[in-house]
Amino acid sequence: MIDHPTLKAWVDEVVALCRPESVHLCDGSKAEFESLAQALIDSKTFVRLKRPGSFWSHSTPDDVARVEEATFICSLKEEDAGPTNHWKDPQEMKKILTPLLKGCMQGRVLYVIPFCLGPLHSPFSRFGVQITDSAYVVCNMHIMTRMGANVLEAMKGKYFVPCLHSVGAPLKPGETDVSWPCSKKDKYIVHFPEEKRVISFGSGYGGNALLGKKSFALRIGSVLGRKEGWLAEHMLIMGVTNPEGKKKYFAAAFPSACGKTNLAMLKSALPGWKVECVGDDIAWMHFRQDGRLYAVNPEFGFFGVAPGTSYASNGYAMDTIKKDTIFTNVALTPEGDVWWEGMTEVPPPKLTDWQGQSWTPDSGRVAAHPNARFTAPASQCPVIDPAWQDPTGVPISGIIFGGRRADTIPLVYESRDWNHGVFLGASISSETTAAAKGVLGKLRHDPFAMLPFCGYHMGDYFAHWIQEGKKGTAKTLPHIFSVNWFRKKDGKFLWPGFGDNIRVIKWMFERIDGAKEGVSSPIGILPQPEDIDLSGLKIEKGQLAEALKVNPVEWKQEAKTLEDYFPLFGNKLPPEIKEQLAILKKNFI
Ligand code: OXD
Ligand code: MN
Repeated sequence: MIDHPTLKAWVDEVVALCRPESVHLCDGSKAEFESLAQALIDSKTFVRLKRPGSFWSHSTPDDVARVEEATFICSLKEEDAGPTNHWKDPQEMKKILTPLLKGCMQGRVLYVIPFCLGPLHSPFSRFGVQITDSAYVVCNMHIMTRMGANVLEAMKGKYFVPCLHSVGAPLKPGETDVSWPCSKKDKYIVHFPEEKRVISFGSGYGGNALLGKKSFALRIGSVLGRKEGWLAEHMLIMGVTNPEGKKKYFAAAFPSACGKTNLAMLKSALPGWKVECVGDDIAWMHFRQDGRLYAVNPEFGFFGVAPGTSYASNGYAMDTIKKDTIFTNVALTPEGDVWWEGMTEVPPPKLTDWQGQSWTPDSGRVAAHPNARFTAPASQCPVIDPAWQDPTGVPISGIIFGGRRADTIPLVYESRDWNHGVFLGASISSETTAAAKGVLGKLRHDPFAMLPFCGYHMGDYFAHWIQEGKKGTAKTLPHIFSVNWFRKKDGKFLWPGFGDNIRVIKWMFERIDGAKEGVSSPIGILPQPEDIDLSGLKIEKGQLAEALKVNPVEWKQEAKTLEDYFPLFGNKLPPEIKEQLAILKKNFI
């Protein structure tokens, strides 16, 4: 019995449309997780691993990543979705979705998941309810969100965002299920910003299916943030403590699969410096009366990219996933453990690959899919920040924007002020990764790393950032930085990255404290090379200078590219962005 009239009415409506075999209201208990996991073992979706409480699963090759071409923002007016989103009239979209949803849960259980984004009882948290016909999704939501009976109780009389999900694979009577049900034909990830509603059909994977994440926390979240005066961002949140015990929090935006999880849990290469993790993917940020920006992590777990994660690159992530973790599309070892490219230097001699085929190092193909993931509770991170569940959030002193760029963008520089910082966010370009279906390694504009996640017109989004900045003063506003860990020379990375990134963070920390001068340049404030602490690092002479170099030929080209790009936003492009572009151009004449 659902003791929430609006929720009950919605569930009844979905039951009538999707015609599931039964309804299960999730209580979020351990017993519930275990019984669903057992059912998933029985249906061959899960294989129990030797890691306690952990499971291996693999999808079908046509369902391995976010599907941006099938993701829609169905605002009433097309111009409100803007030029960076796919749009369809909401009524037209419903005409497409309704026949697909009719009977789509036949033979399946309809699960009702009440969830809360952000700490329960925080004024900055929001409620959602996901309906899904996938037990795999329920198990992931158990880890990724605060969900279940206590959320339903706290939700009484309150508004929630309805998120409807179906894998789109009804079961005929007597038909046995496949291990990864999903629609072979249709995939739609649809957002109705005015109704604040999400409908996802056809995929069971990651951001397409765990609707608390990209769909609600970012796409609907950004719409709510604009309306209510806050920011929903594709950003990690981390606390940095210096050897004197002084602590500052940073938020950092990078496109998908560009190392946010690694940075959020960085193991410092500099003695005495410490990083603690508040979140690795999404930040909800609001200005308070004191003119400072505060951030909460709406999520409860990590949905991290597995390939490349190792004790060398991210030891804390490796410790986080030692137990109670779901692994999807990694390889399985004969001993019942997991492996992926980059986990160890030498691969095991024999594996089951992510498609369930036997694999050896000379198979000539990867063992784990490049977008293979782990789903793990944030509370298991050995460096989880003590304030990660603080209902008021943590105060942000620095904002970092980054992308994957082989050239042009220096290792680090700082914006001259807030509006210039907004311009740096708006100017991010990055090479595409396996997090989304499509071509890899192609340079594309990804403003604020929000290209696939902004629920409204990107020009209005820039303007919202500029407006929000007016709530602070030069003294209280976070400093804004740009970083590029991926610059190359002669095909080789110029900067070691990972734990050594603390050297760059240290400079930011000192800039915020007013302890370092910085050098004014045509693109912003650069470090004096001697201000980047290289102690204990073997780096070739001149390499740091190369990493920090502002090459006028490359920057003329960058300014030209931005000049060609920004008109995309038409009359919604804020004058402040045009002004910053004009300054950049002028500085390179
Ligand atoms: C993610 C993504 O899964 O950005 O976090 O794709
Ligand atoms: Mn992400």
